[in-house]
Amino acid sequence: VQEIFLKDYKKPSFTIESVNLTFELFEEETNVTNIMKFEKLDESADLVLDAQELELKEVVLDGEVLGSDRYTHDEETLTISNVPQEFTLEIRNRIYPQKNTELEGLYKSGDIFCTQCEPEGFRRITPYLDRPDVMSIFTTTVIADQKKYPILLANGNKVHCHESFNTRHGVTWHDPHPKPSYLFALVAGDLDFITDSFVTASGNDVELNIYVDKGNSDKADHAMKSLINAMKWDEEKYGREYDLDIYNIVAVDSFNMGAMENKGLNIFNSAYVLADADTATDANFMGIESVIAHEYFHNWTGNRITCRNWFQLTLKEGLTVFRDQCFSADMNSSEVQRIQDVKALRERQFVEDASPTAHPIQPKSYISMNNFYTATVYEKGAEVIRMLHTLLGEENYRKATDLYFETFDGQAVRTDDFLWAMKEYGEFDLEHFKLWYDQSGTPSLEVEENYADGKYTLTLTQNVPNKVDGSLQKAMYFPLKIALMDKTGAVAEEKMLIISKESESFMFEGFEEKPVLSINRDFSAPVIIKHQDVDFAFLMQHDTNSFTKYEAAQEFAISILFKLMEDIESDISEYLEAFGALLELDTDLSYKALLLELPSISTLMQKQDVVDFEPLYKAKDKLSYEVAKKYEAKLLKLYFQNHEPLNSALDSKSIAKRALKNRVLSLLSALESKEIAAVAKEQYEHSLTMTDRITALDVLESIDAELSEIAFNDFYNRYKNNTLVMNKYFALLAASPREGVLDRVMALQNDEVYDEKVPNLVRSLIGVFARNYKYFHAKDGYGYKFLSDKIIEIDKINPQMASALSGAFKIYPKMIESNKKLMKATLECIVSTQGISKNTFEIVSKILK
Ligand code: DPP
Ligand code: ZN
Repeated sequence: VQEIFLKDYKKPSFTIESVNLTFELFEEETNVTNIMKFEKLDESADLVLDAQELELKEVVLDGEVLGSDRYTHDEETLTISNVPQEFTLEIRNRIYPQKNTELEGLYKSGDIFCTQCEPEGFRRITPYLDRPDVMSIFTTTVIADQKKYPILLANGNKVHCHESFNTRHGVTWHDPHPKPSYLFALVAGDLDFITDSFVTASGNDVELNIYVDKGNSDKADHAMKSLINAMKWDEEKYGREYDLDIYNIVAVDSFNMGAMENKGLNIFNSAYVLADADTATDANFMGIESVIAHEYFHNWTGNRITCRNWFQLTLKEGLTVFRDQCFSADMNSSEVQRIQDVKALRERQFVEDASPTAHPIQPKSYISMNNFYTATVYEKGAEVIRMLHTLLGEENYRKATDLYFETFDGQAVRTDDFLWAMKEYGEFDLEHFKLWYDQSGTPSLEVEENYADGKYTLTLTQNVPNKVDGSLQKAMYFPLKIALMDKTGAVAEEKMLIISKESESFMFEGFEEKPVLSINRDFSAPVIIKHQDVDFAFLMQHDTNSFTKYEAAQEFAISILFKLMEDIESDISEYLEAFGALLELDTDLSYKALLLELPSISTLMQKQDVVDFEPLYKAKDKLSYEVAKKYEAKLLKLYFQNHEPLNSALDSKSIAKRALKNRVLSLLSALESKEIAAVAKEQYEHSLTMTDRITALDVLESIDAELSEIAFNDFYNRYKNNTLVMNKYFALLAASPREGVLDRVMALQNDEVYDEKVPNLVRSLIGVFARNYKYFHAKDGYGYKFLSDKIIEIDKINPQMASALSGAFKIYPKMIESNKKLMKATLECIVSTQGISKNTFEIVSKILK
């Protein structure tokens, strides 16, 4: 296997002025004709095109058919030597989309032909310079059976419908914007669609279409509304307008990722398009809003300005995630959005950053680029952009992004170019800040407070963990928002500190008594705060920052849980009091739902030096039970105050009520009582929303096997024809806290609805099981054995899916010895498997190192 290094980057030796593609789609094979106009930039260079799994038919250079002695064609490339300065190359090749189970390049999802080219799928379609710094103008003609594939789409604007011939028809699309091959897309199918329009700020009328499987067009309205909101928002917040006459979105069921921002033709995992109250949860609706916006925002941050090479991925992804987070915050509750973003960051990215696959947001090398679409590149990348936003302030940040767009439009650039624009309008130490792009691991910040004679001194000591290879890393540069409060909760001092040294002290004067510190407000930097002897109860009551108030509630619970791990009979009355005060809090209900959440097992696991799940579950069960027991009556009252089974509206108030009511029901489930089971049963049977039914099922599954089975059967019969809902069915059962879950997961693989070729279903059943720590990490090792067998099996079908599943083993070096031994044996079994993909090999071998 070959490792690719950032330091080896070389400019391309050729440019491609234009590409003219013709696809003839058939039931067995697809014929591709690819006519490219080249210009040579480097006198001595051979033309080396990327080509994978292509059946080459003919190569024609400036009208001359080349004999096979004029080129070499191996597993990865097509090489032609002695090419002129300028020339036209026409290549005919054949591919087999129906046999493509990797879901990269051109493939079939159900009855739909579709493509996924990022990062390196285009080379599986036709020979090309398949790298993001080669940008060209694409014209695409798609020809297929008219009856089976009445809808034929590609990038850009539709320029020609060809007269049909026999049973076949054809359409030509032209994209006037130069783009790299990873943004190429093609779709052919028999699809329903909904249509709308958007008038841009400068008065261009844009046609908007969302294409879905037949019968699903009534489920695309929310996606359309989200798209229109995103278009408006990008004009207002970033001054960015859409630049084609048409914007198409297509939903497909088999997709390795969430969605793809192909120019003018986004292709989406149907999970991020289709929704109605009966089949989608409130979280699904929000997910759709954010992914639709994310892909739309890529039109400027990704497409108009793209990446010079794949090491720059965070240039477009970190920035675009930051943009979609801000959009969602503006559309919904900004305080809830921020907490949820941080939660997601800590559950996925912090875990990655503490694991053997830790890497900087700008990695220095890769074996398979597919493995670097990570929480680090995306979510930590977004935090880095957010810090720049904080350092510059809203106004200067806008000036800096304007400059970025003006300067680099139409180019393939580097993260350095973005940072240059930021620095033009920002007063910060750019060279030092850049460490965020080069170093891995989550910095932690130790807090020490001193108070004497009216002076308060805050000493902060930064610790950046060593790199994966053991080498030392330097202290980082970041903004840290703090406040100092008096005993009534009034803010005496609010500041943004700049942290840049390994250790530094900040002094504040004029206090009559020791102030209370609120630190890392809004989670202004993606770091871990280590602070002893904090009065969490006070902060839970009085902190004026919604994030740090939430944080205090979490940290208090965490400290109590660790006490319980030492002694299960520890006194927890102080925490229970503070929790009781939260129940009385008069605040936004969706925010309140977050405040009442107990820390996740993953959160606790991250605080253990050596991970052992058993005591974590034991402590959490105990705390959950004590909370539910003490506040049963109050919780029930809160439940019934907010339970509106017939309300399926999606306004923020209705969503907030459901969030709070369902949080309360989940808390009450710790009682495992007949009464709560009855409440959940009633909710399952009579609520109109999927949000309510899912929570009810989850609660029943955790407290009453019999009622659970009845409800799950009902659910199955009701939704077995809806794959998206069946994902939820599999996921709930795979996450079950009940004994015997592995056997049930194994049996569910034989369910007629389950299909190992559909990534969503694999993620829901196998992927969710691998996050069911209690059973995945079972001491008999059967969880590990099951997952590794699946990885080896799925690797043959879809390596990207297999390497994603391998991520569950990332925790390996931190596990207690007995589990570690079991894990090691299964991991070694995976890497030594004959023909294992480079995707899976890269992840598993890094974990084993
Ligand atoms: N570029 C896609 C996205 O993040 C993923 N391949 O939207
Ligand atoms: Zn993206």
